[in-house]
Amino acid sequence: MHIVTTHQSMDFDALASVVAATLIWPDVVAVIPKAVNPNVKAFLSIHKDMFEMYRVNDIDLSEVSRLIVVDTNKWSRLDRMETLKNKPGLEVWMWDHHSPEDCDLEPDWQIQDTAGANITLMLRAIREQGIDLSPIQATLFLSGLYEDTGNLIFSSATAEDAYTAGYLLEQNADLTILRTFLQPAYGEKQKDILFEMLKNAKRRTINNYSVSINTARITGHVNNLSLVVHMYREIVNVDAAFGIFAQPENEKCIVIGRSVAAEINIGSIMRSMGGGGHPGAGSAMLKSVNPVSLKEWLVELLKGNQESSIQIYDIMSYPVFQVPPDLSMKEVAGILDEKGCTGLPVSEDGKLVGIISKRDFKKLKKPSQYAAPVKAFMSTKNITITPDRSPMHAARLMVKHDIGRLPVIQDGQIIGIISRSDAMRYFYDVLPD
Ligand SMILES: [Mn+2]
Repeated sequence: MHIVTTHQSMDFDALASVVAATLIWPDVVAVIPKAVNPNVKAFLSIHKDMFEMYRVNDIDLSEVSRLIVVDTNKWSRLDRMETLKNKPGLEVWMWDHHSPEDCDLEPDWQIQDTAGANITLMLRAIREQGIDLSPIQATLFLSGLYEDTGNLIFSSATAEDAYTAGYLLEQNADLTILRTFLQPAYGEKQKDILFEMLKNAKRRTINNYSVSINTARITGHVNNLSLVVHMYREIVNVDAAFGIFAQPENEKCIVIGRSVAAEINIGSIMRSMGGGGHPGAGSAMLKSVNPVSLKEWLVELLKGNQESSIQIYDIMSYPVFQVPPDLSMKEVAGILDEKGCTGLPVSEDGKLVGIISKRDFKKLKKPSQYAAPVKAFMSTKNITITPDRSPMHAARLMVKHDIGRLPVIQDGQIIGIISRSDAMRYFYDVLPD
C-alpha cells in the first residue's frame, strides 16, 4: 500500500497537497493527521464526501510500502508514523517547500523547491500531466496557496505562486467559498488570551526594531494561537511579536512569532529553537523549559539574527562630496552636472547644514539668483540616518519626508550618503530570497 500524509495541525496547504498527491497518483491512499486546523475542519465538514481520506487508525501501517510526505520534511511533524521510521524496505517520497536544512526524512525520491505554498510545486506536475481540476479542487488548492502566502503578500511568495493563483482562478476556483473558510476562527478563548496579553504588552527595541515578547499561561489545548499573535502584533504595532504560551500542567511552552521586518527572519529563529516556519511566521514547541529563560534566549537570538543583516553602513556611498553654504548656486549647478548626481549635502566643518537638490533650482525665478549662496535655497529639513539602521528604515524615512537622499551621520559628522537608488538597488537585488 502506498499512502500520502502531511503535518499535524493540518492547514489548507497541507490538505491541498494531500489531495493533489491523490490526483497525481490515483492508487495512493490519503491519510490525514488527527490535529486539523479549525478552518480546515470546517471546510472538511462540508466537503468530506468529495475526498476519500483516512486516519492512521483506519489503516494497517505494516502494509505500507511507500510513504509519501507532503508539505513537511520532518518525522516529528507526522501523526503516529513512528513505527514506519525504521521499517525495512519502506520507500519515503517527499514533496515539500520548507527549508531543506530541517529535513530529517531522508527521502528516496523528492521534490524540494522554493515556493510560498507547497501546492504551487505540486501544481507543476498536475498541469504537466494535463489533469483536469474540478472547481472544488481548484478552490481548495487556491485556499492553500493564499493561506501559506498571506494572499500573496508574505515575502516568501514567489512569482510562480502568483501565476499558479491565476491558473487556479481560470479553473474556476470560487473566491466566495474560499473567503468563507479562510476567515480564521477567533473565538472566546482566543479573545481572552489576546486581552490578557494586551494588558501586559511591552515594546522594546532590539537592533533598532520594535519587538514585543509576551508570555501567557494557557490551560489545555488552544487552537489558533498563531492568529492571536498575528492580531497582537498588529494592535501593539511592532515589527515583530512573539507569544510564549506556557502550559504549566505539562511543562510545555509554545513559541509563536510574527514579523513584518524582512531583517527579522522568524523561520530561522524558530529553527534555532527546534521549530520551523517561514520568514514572516513560525513556531516552536519546547518541553521542560522555564518561560523566563525562554524569553532571554529569544532576545539573544533576535540580537544575533540581525547582526548579520545588512545595515546602512554596507550600502551607503562615501566619501561624500559636500559643498559649503556660501558657494553660489551657479557653482553648485556646475558640480551637480559634473558629478551626475541630483543632490548634495551642504556642510560647514563637516557638520550638515542642509541639502541642495536639483529640485531646489526650480525656486530660482531670475538669472541673477544664480549668484546667491546655496544656503538661500537649500532644504534645511536635515533628515539623517545613522549607519547602524536598516535599508528598510531608510526607505521609510525617504517616503515619509519625500526626500531622495539621507546623509549618514556618525558622531556629528557626515560619513556617507544613501540615495533612493541605493535603497532601491538593495531591495531589488538583495531582498528576493
Ligand atoms: Mn505549506
